[in-house]
Amino acid sequence: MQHHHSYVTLAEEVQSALHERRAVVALESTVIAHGLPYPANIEIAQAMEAAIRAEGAMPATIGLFDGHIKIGLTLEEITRLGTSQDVRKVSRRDLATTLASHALGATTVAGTMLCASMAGIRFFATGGIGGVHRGAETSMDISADLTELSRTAVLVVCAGAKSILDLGLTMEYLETQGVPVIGWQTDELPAFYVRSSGYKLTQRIDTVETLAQTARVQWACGLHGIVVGCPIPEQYALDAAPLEAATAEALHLAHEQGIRGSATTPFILSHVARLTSGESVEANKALLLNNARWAARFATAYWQQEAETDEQH
Ligand code: PSU
Ligand code: MN
Repeated sequence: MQHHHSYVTLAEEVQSALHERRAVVALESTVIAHGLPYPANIEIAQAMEAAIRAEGAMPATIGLFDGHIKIGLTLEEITRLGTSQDVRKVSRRDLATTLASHALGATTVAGTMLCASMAGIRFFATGGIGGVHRGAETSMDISADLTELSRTAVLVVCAGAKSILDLGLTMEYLETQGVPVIGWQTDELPAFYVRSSGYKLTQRIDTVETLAQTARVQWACGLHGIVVGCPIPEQYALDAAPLEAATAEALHLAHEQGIRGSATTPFILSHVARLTSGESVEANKALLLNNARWAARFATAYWQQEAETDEQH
């Protein structure tokens, strides 16, 4: 029984690509609605789609409109998400309530994975995943992205996670949840604006063939999400010290103003952008494009290998 399919609306070209088993890359919309300032958000969303197409793959940005999960958005729909004031931030918790109330919704990493998997999309590019927040030992603020990875079979290409989170606790939580975290051409967990975090990973992969093969084994075994950490390209990486100072100040402000729950990540992101006078937005753009490109290459290699296996049978 796949009742949920009635809520999914696929763009025609996405539907054809899926039907023909061509590479499709899902893109989230929380980063558009709540993660980046206007108009950079719209420009970056378009540039990511273009980068995926340039690799010969199909982009599929996901959002919730009038009671439907739309997979593959028009520029008009992306612009609506990037300019409206009342866009819900949709994680697994929020999916049914947002659909039932016909509200406008932007999907987080967890929400996007969930919707992508309903449509049979296996690859997803984003900036950074959510994680265990600093101080989670008292706030219990742990992103639903981490549990989604343990239950949904989608590979998420990201630049690690922001240091606004507790990266050590995030790694512990992912281990508990059984989620593999792979370093793409790196030995360490990338830390978003900076290339390394000091947290050594158990697995590094250097070729798209090995990456695709690993994903195939993961899913053939009935296992679920995979995180692939791609470091930000060298020339766009920020200096760690001023970034840490900006992060500390943003966290302090959040505490002072009593910001909690799902409002925390957007609040901190916007203050870090302000405190680094937009430099963080440029870096964000560079790493998002890089991740989109690699996700397209991974998806292409994956479907190539699947086609070769089919031929042998
Ligand atoms: N990290 C970023 N930019 C973002 C997000 C995370 O650098 O825009 C968004 C993603 O959509 C992620 C969500 O899934 O924030 C996590 O929010 P929370 O911590 O409330 O789960
Ligand atoms: Mn949270």
